[in-house]
Amino acid sequence: GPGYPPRLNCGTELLDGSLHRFGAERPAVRHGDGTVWTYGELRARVNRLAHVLSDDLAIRPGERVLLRGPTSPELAACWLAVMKAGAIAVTVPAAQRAHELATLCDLARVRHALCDVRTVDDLAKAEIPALAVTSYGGEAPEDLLRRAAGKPADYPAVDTAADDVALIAFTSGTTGRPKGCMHFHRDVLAIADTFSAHVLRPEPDDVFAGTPPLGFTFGLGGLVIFPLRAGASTLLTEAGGSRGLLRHIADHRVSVLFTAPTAYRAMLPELAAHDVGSLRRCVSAGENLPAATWHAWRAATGLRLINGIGATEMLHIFLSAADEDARPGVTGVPVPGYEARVVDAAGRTVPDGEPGLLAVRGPTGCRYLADPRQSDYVRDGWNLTGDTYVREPDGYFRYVARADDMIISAGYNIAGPEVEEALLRHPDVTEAAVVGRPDTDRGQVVVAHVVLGPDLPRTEETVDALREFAKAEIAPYKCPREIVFHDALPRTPTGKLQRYRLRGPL
Ligand code: 3SK
Repeated sequence: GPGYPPRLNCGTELLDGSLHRFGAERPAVRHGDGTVWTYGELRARVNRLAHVLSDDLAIRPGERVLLRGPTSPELAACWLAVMKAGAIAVTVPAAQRAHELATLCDLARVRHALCDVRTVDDLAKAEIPALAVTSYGGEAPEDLLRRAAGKPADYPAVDTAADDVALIAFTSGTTGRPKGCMHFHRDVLAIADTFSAHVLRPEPDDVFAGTPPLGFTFGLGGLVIFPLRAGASTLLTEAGGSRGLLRHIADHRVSVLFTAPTAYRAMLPELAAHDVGSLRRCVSAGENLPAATWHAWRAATGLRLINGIGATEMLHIFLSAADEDARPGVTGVPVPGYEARVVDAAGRTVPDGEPGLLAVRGPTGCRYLADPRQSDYVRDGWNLTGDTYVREPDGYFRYVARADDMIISAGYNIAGPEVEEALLRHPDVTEAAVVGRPDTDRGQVVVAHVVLGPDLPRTEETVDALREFAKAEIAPYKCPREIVFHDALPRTPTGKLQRYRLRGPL
């Protein structure tokens, strides 16, 4: 991976480093209302916050600080201040409720929380022992931002080691059992210097925006780390659905977009009514990107979606491809700096064209916080992400399924996402999730959970029509035995399908 000096503070590199390289007057952070903080202004704000953390709140290097709030410039500034103060930022899935937060804070030995005033109530209600909660964005005199206003604009950042922990990111997971993933100061820079530098290749004039929350490393990387490392600017505001996102793209001339396949699909019918001509790079990750979505986006915008797979354990994206290298139906190739293989259960490489487990290694990797599942994830230095993949003879990696989303029916191995892709090719199917249901004769049978567009009624005739449609697209043994209609599918706050919730009793 990229070589870094042994002493390194990622907050200093992202702020002061870029300010010196690109200029203090360049725009850094854009608010939803059009206000812009330059690099100079952002640095002053972050330094003032870091003074409050070190001088007033007595947060010492290495202490863990929970960060919690909707996407905002202030949340990003708090994250940078925690980095500069040499403390460890703990981020949690947005949907975590009070009692779950108590468990995570206990596991990560969190003593301080910086929390948006809009979400502080349930944190206070959790009464987490020994947790000092400081809110920001409110009117109270003890509000973090008000206290910061009186502090000096210079701050001598804590001299951290490149491999001091900077971040503990809890995975939302798709099975509801969160794990804390530790990442170093150098890891924060490594994701910018690999995926962003080689695949996105951002310019200082780029404007980044997207939907993943900053509590998810997909969002922290895409909306804070990558733009700052490149001297570009980033829009930090909540999107408010696909129409809101499209309005932001038009109003702020967004050029680099981060979101999930579901959001690309949801934007399609609205595209014609918005000016998205500023878009240059559109990253899709967090879920399988069906080829149909890739083609539809290309037809509507002329742009090739940049598919990618990342993991909270790996910090960010490690397989991807952009521009002329981007292809429908595959994830991509290893991001420069990473290696990838498809292996069997014993860790042996399987031949190209055959499915197996994806194994990756590179400058970032999995370090679980006190969790015995570490030895399942990292074997012989390779990270096993839990995804089933095929390496095509041309070196592209094609997603098959999460390893636990394979359905075995009457001896056939069926990948749920392949059946979902077939159903999504029907113009009136807007979302699809395919799971196995236990069956005494066949082991499992294929069940499709589907969200219909407005033009199809939820009737037996529609079930028959969709089954006929699927039969024309994929081998009959893969076709759904049952089709269940829903208003919406269960997803994590970051857009990942929660198939396990569809496997339980309906
Ligand atoms: O693919 C993902 O789920 C992911 C996770 C963490 C960071 C980035 C990405 C794309």
